Amino acid sequence: MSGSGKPPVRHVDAIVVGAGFAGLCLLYRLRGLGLSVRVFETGAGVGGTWFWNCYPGARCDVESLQYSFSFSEELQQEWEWTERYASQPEIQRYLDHVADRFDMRRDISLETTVTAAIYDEQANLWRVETDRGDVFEARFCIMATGCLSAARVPDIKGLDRFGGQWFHTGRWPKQPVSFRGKRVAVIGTGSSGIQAIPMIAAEADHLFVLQRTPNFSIPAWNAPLPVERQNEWKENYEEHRRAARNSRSGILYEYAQRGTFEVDEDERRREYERRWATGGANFTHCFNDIFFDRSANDLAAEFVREKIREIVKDPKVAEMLTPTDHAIGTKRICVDTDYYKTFNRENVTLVDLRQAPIEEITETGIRTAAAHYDLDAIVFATGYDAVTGALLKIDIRGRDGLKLADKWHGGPRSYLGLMMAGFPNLFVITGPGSPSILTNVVVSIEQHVDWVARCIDHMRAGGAERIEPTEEAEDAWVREVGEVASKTLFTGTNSWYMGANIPGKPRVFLPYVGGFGKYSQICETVAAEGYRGFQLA
Ligand code: N01
Repeated sequence: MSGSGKPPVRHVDAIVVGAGFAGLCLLYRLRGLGLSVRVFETGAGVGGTWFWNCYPGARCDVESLQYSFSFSEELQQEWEWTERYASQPEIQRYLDHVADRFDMRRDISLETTVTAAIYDEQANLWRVETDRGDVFEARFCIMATGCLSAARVPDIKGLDRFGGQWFHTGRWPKQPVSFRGKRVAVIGTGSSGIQAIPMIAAEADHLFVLQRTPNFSIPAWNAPLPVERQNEWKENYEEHRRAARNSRSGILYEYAQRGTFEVDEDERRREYERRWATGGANFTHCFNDIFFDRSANDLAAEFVREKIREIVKDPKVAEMLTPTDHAIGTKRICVDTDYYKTFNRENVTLVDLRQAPIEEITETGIRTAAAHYDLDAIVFATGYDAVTGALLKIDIRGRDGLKLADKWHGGPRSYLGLMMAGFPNLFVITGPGSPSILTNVVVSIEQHVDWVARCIDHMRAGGAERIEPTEEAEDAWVREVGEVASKTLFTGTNSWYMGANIPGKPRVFLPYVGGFGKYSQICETVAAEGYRGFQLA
């Protein structure tokens, strides 16, 4: 404490909020520029979203060889992935290894939540405050807060009086949780629920799956990673990474070059079957029109519906699990291990909340409009205030005291998803208006971090101390993001991509859907043209 009783203000060159994939990558790159950096992280460990999502069955739906950093050749050569899709514990070990290998921990303050980031125009500094009372000042402030980090527990009457245990998948406790001998409810059937449900069903005495909207899910066919495949990648990482960076989603799927109706019915069927048998989100790239043409989409969707009916023995349950309200892929496609099969178990009951919504949580369970379910535990797999939620939890104020929450009142506005007019020197990694959650997020993170690092380097070389997008450039980008989305089927679906899962959240398609490769080209051109659309001073 200083004499005035106020905490001393500490200075660094750059403040980074969040120590997940993005925060760690930033720390590495900014240190490489010779900057002093302080990273703040709410969790008790590094890993961000992956630190918190340690629920049973948590696993990445992008293949492990692709879901990793490319910034260090040594790192990508020495790390051994063990499965086709990495589990949460393996990703956590990887990120811990990264933090240790590059001696990152000394610059990271764990269990420290940033509460405010306020721009001081005269000093041209960001003042950042934390819940521990720290105050730091820095020229650059970079939000690496994650797109799926603000976990959302729905406001259901009575939760506070529930006598059993309850959990959110995105805030899972670190101490072991046992469901043995228990009656458990899972609320939510998105990616998290679909992964957790088979695992909990295998352990619990009885599992009630409380479903509001069924989702499409494709089998992962997860398996140990063959040594030869890993070796092939290690020998050709440079080439694979380059191809991923030029692709539509930063993931090396087999992107079809032909449309659904360019082939006959038999061939179409063979292609769906082949993709189903290969597994994963690659299925949604079976033909190049499924995100644009509803009749093409319907055929792919119908194929998955048939699979559900084939796998699930009770036709009534199968029907309840069959999605009919949205085009396949316009909600994030789920990737599962034995999800549909789980509903053939005798200890699993599917509860249709559309027919009988939850009315309240009681001391002993959940009451719907139709029945009371006695429970020992409730698992909320109810998702996130995605993309903007984590940012808006922080009191961010730019020039003239402009609050980010006010600026984004009608929906997020940014230039390239990287910066906002009125907020000089504040960068966002995978912010709204960038491809972010539609991509392999590690590839997106590395692209943003690289852009930000080069931008800061450029500023230093040219003696500039401030960068900020113009209102015009921001307006044009917001329009572009909306226009590109409006040409797809995405905007016709009530999804978290649209903010539709959060009461009162503006309905805006949050990410840029024009493709990762195209987007990164735009970012490159903007930089090459002297940071077109930005003011540098
Ligand atoms: O969340 P979600 P998630 N009463 O929002 C239901 C990534 N991820 O955590 O659709 C009853 O998708 C809600 O129902 P409805 C991935 O990008 C990746 O599962 O609103 N139900 C829905 O079923 C993913 O898309 C991985 O009607 C309520 C569910 O809860 C994103 O994270 C793994 C309700 C929420 O689904 C989010 O996935 C996990 C209420 N009041 C997550 N409120 C992998 O890499 C919500 N629901 C594999």
